[in-house]
Amino acid sequence: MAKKVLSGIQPSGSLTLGNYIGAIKNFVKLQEEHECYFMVVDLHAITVSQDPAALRENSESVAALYLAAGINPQISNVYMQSHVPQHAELGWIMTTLTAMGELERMTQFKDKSSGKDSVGAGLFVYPSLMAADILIYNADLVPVGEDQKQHLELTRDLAGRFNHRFGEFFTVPEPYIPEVGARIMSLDDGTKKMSKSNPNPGSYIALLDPPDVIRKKISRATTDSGREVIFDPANKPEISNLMSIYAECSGMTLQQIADRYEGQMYGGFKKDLGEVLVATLEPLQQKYQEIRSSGALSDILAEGAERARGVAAQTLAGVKEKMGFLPLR
Ligand code: ATP
Ligand code: LTN
Repeated sequence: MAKKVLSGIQPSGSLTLGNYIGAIKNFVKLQEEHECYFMVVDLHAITVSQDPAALRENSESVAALYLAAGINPQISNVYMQSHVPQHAELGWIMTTLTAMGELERMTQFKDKSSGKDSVGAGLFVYPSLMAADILIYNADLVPVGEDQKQHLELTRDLAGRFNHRFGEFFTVPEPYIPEVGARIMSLDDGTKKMSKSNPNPGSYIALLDPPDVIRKKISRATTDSGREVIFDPANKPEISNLMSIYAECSGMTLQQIADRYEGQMYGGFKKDLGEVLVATLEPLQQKYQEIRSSGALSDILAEGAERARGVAAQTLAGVKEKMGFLPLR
């Protein structure tokens, strides 16, 4: 039987090159041989405050970018998390199986809540909802970037806990993390992850940035002192990050890139990287525009959600039975 793959991206801003390299590229790769569920996780996005008009626009934009990047809705299920209400219901159940201490250890929660006067409880319990997202399809593989590893560990623990308490039921999922590009760093600080919610747009390449903006952002990206183009993440995090991006978008290996720029300074390398990115993103942007203007998206999302609901409802019924909920009639 084909293995099941599930992943999701939050409609919390404009998707970045980090989302593309760390996650979407693998979605496209995995869909050929697996049964895939790719959601736009809107229920996760509202764990921090979202403007309603922006949430609507970003939701459509993420779904269209999935398709523009090569996700084929004929073979993969593409849908909005909120169109499959069983996620929220199993999310609640998973919350009751999660210990406060487990959630307190989550680094994403610590990062997102630090320095804030008031933090919503949803941000705290969010990893339990993510576990429900994955377990409700009994997914085997979850393609994500490095930052989600800890959430995946919790999901595995919750699956094991449920199986132990109520009898063998859930598949324990495996993370699927790329070897190169699992953590693309910010362009203005090589120690921070590139993130779509960073207030400085110069810190990320958005997948929809126009070519000139892409070139400018790369030329302004901070680089380590020294001048050699060598891959050494510990001592040269910034140039190593740009080399990973180059490798992932050109298909070249890190060694081939180092050889090509041996003895040259950063300037030529950055100029070429800008062109590599423009060549990667221009076709994607063109397809994106076509998809947005075709009006086909709402049918694709409705069909994806319908198929997903069928699977999710079955799992949820099984969970309720195992836990002792009284059946309806
Ligand atoms: P936000 O800034 O709103 O928290 P984000 O940019 O971190 O968002 P998510 O929606 O949380 O993006 O992540 C979607 C997917 O992209 C996840 O699998 C995540 O691991 C991956 N991802 C996000 N940023 C990066 C990055 N810089 N490098 C590699 N993968 C990334
Ligand atoms: N937590 C993830 C988004 C996310 C997800 C998921 C990823 C929500 N549910 C299920 C994989 C599988 C994030 O912040 N990137």
